[in-house]
Amino acid sequence: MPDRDVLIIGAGFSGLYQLHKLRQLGFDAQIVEAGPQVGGTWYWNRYPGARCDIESIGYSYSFDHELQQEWNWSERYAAQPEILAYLEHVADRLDLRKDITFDTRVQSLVFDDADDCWTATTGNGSTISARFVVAATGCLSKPLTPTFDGLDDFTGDVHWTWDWPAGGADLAGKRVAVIGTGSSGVQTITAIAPVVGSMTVFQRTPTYAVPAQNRRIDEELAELKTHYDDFRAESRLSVGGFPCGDELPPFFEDLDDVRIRSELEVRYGNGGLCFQQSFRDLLQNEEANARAAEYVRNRISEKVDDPAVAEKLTPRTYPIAAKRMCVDTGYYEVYNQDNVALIDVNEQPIRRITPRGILAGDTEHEFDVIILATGFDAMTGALEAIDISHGAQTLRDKWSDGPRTYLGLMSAGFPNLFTVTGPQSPSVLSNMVTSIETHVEWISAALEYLHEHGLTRIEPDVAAEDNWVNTTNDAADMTLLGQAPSWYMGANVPGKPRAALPFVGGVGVYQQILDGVAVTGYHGFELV
Ligand code: NA7
Repeated sequence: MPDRDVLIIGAGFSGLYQLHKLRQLGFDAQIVEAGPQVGGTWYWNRYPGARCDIESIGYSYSFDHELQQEWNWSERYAAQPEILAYLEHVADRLDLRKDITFDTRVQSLVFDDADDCWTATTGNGSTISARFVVAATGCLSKPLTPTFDGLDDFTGDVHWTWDWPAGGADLAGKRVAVIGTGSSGVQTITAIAPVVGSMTVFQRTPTYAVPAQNRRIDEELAELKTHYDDFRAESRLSVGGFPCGDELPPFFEDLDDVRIRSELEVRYGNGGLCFQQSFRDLLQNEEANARAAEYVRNRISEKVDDPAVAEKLTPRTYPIAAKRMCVDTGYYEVYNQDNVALIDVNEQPIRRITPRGILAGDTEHEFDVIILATGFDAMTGALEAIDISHGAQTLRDKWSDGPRTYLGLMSAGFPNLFTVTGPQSPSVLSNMVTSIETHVEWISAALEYLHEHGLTRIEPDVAAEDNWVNTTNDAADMTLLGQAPSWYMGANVPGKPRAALPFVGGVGVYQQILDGVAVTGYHGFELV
């Protein structure tokens, strides 16, 4: 007999809810977590300014009515410490810690056909067997650590945003370099600008950032709590897992210039990622996309005093929202400070890190601190970091040309292994917590179904998986996603196959597909 019914890997938003849900259903489940405490992403990413880019009222669990009534988010966009405190509170409230093994990384998973059971081996050599495994390993949890020549020779401090020193880093008055201008870089740069002695930002691709319009939300939250469940229901049926209000019709339908401009102005003024839903076809229609992109470009040039710096900060080579947009609070204005410089590494490539700083082009820039905000091996990275095998087949080999899943939930040939927000599910194109709840609830219901029917094994049909892979790729091909060198397409990792990692059909559509699969007795799955 296996040690446990279910092994859950990871104690972030996904793993915590999965443990709770399975316990409620009477399963014997255990979490193994690499970090020393709960939180996942929100434990590791504690860099200055770290903040969620989805509004806190939606980036939170909906499954516990009392929890959502009791918990008070202070700001429209919660900062990392507040989200971590929330997850700690949830772990305490639901008494989850007693079934979590911390400081333990799962290194391999081997499936045994004789018992229909997985055996996990951890970094400390211990093993745990379980009939089912839920990989709640996160979509942006395997850091991308580019090997800059000479990094080890640098005599100052090196900090990665995803592993910021728990006690903080002293940056006051220091000469600081930041490499990377995605969300982590943008937030770090904005937060540390007031304290550093000087800062040089090394940018490879300029980002489209829209204002956060962050604020206290005490009254809004109190009002929302009078109808929170309606808001949650709307979130689940929405495109992005968060209601963005009525979007404009497709671009070519009845839209005059005045209407287009006023819609963009209103959305930009409201702040946040709902900007990218200004037109229903913003990610499909090049002309619609170009109008929104031009709008944001013009706002950048208004905010940055030096036209040459503004131009460097202006994205021109890829469609807006085809790469993850950033949500900022005064990011562009940082470049108006006399002590802040911007280097485009396409013009001045980073040739090596020296003991004193960074050699970019022909110039050595001296620094006390180098901050790396270089992103993640998104969606597949954390799964492929584990040696997952069934007989002679490994998941890594199977996915060598890109991930192959059925519904982003399972992969054929790897029975009883579920992925929460796995590749080819909406995941990173959505409010993650909405998508996490959808998956956790679907997986839990599937396990309950198996149990009730005396079944011990579930696995997708190859044909169903092939169909889903084609559907995912076709849906992405209908969008402009492929025109940006983004982590959505695996383009940020050298050697990673280019493939659309998320399902672009939207959260509401996806939810309906999952519901349909379940009510038809798990269509496309083989149950044994
Ligand atoms: P991102 O968005 O992947 O950003 C990473 C940044 O680092 C991005 O600007 C990269 O440039 C840059 N980068 C990566 N490698 C290099 C090298 N070798 N040289 C120079 N610059 C480099 O990750 P984040 O952590 O900021 O955000 C991840 C998500 O977390 C975010 O979207 C939110 O959902 C939360 P590139 O653009 O690839 O040219």
